[in-house]
Amino acid sequence: RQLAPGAVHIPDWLDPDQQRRLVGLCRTWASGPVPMRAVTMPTGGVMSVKSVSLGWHWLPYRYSRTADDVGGAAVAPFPEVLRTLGRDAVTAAYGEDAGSSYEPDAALVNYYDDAARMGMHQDREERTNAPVVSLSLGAACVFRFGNTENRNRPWQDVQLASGDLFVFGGPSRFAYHGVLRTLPGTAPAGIGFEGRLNVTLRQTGLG
Ligand code: MD5
Ligand code: FE
Repeated sequence: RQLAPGAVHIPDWLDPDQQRRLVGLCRTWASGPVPMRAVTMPTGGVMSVKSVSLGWHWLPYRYSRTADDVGGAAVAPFPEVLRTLGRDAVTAAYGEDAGSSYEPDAALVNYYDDAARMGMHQDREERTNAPVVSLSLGAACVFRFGNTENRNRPWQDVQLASGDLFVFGGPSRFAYHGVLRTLPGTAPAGIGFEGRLNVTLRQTGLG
C-alpha cells in the first residue's frame, strides 16, 4: 500500500455508506454557485474531466476565490466535513501527528464519464508541501503514478476503486500522475452513481 515514500494507497477506506453519502454531497456541490465544467487550458484544449472547486477555485495554473473562467461567482466555502475527512485520511496514512496538523482549505471534485482521462501532470498550484488527499468514488480507473522528474518512466499503474484513499505527501507530493482510463461498469451497486468521481483535498497556503 506504500507505492513510494509518502505515496500511500488504502483500498476500501470509505465504507459503502460513507461512499453513498459522499456521492450525495458531490451532487450538491456540483449544483452550487459555480457550475461543474470542463476546464479550458491556455492552449485552447478542453479537459475531458469536469470539475468543481470548494474553498478555492482551481484554474490553470492558479487558484482564485471567484470562478474567473466561468461567470465569476464566489466559490462555495470549504466544508467542515471535508476538513474532518482530510485529517482522518492523513492520520490513516501517516499517523496522528501528521493528521492533526493537516489544514485542507480547497477541494477539487472531478467527474469522469466513460471516455474521460487526465494526462500526466504535477499539482503545483499550492504554496505548501502538505499532502494531497484523494478519494475515489463510483467506477474504478487505471491511475498512473509517475516520478518527480518528468512525465516519462518510471511509473506504476494501479487501479483505484470506489472507497479507495490515496495520500500523496513527502517525496511523492510533486510526482507526475494521471488517469489513463476509467473502467466502465465497475461502480458498486447501491452507490447511486455509474461514472467516476474523485475528490482531492489540498492545503493551498493562500490567505
Ligand atoms: C483524479 N486528480 O483521480 C486525480 C487524483 C487532479 C488529479 O490528479 O489534479 O485533480 S489526485 C492525484 C494526485 C494528487 C497530487 C499528487 C499526486 C497525485 N502525486 O504526487 O502523484 O482525478
Ligand atoms: Fe493532479
